[in-house]
Amino acid sequence: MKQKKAIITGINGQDGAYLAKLLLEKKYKVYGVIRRSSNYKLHRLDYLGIKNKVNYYHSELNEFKNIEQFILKTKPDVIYNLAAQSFVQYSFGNPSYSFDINFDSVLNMLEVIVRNNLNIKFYQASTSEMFGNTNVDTQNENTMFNPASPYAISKLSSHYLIKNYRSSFKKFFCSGILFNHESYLRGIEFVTKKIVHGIVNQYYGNGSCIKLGNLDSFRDWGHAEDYVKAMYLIMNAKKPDDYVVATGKTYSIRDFIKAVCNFIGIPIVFKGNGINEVCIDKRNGKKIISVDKKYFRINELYRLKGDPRKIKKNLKWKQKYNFNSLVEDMVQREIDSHK
Ligand code: NAP
Ligand code: F7E
Repeated sequence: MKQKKAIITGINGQDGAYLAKLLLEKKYKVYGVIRRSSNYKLHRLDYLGIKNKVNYYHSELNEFKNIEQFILKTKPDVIYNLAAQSFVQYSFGNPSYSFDINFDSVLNMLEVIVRNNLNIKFYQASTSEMFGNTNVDTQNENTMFNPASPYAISKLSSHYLIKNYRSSFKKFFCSGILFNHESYLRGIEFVTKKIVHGIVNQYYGNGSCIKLGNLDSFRDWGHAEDYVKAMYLIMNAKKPDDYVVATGKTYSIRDFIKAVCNFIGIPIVFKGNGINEVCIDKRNGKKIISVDKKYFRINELYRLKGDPRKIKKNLKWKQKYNFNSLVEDMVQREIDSHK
């Protein structure tokens, strides 16, 4: 049988690295788009032992002519579009750039496929951020969107584009509406990695007090390894469609801190309120975490909890990790990296 070819944009990000590993295991020939400036940022692929098994193509995602030529030359069976300006906080200060990458680049790739009448399946990395603050307890494929950041609006625009092009041009275009998913390979700017990295550093005696923003927001956190399997199932379904991928459980940032300290064996207590809240190591009174206004969002998304029943029922998606085993995996790998 002819070997299948996959293009992954954002291959050196958290999901890109895990997905590349999965597709290589499925015997795909994997092509990854990376920016030239990211040549030195292949540590995630290196960590997974696949750095030299991928074919790299250098381009910014918004170098439209480059991307067009790359698609036409490679003629992949599938494109997984994971590249994005993915940091919500940054999008408030850089909305235009966020739209360039998260919307214009998607439009460009879809146009290349449609105008050249190519038979390429396309996966778009949609996000639970599109729901924003809602009145419903649990968000599913039918929940109304109410985006709360330029990031979420740019992603929602692409989400609608996928739906529109799918029905207009009868193409296999689909989106995974993924809730937060984490791992040891998560970028340091995101809250889970910041907490795990900071607390493990302090435990080994070379870290200072971690400054965080809102400890009261809730997220539905899964493991990236489970979520790239969902992407693969979505792209191999009988019909193209959009799916929520989530755990169905939600925890606060404070819960996450407690779980990390519990796993390491640090007894902690939270004291004070709001901006004056601190988390203290009970054994020595040392401040582990304090709150800093700088890390509060201009417009916070307070709570997310997804309903994964559709993907579980239709595509038989299963999770290996729950909240506790996700935390344990992140902490253990961080500790191992110290050793
Ligand atoms: P990530 O670690 O931030 O990776 C983003 C990737 O996009 C990186 O490889 C980055 O490359 C690349 N990129 C950014 N700007 C680019 C540009 N101008 N040209 C080419 N490449 C560019 O994100 P992730 O957590 O793996 O998430 C993957 C996708 O899923 C993203 O689209 C994200 O928005 C979406 N998503 C993530 C989550 C989550 O919880 N992780 C949930 C829902 C949706 P550099 O290293 O060069 O910056
Ligand atoms: O924030 C709060 C913050 O930046 C989570 C991206 O992958 O998932 C991610 O977006 C929560 C927020 O992720 C700090 O206010 C408190 O309520 O880890 P985060 P995110 O914004 O949920 C979605 C699904 C995506 O699509 C995105 O691409 O944590 N928080 N203190 C903090 N957050 C950060 N980053 N840093 C803090 O110090």
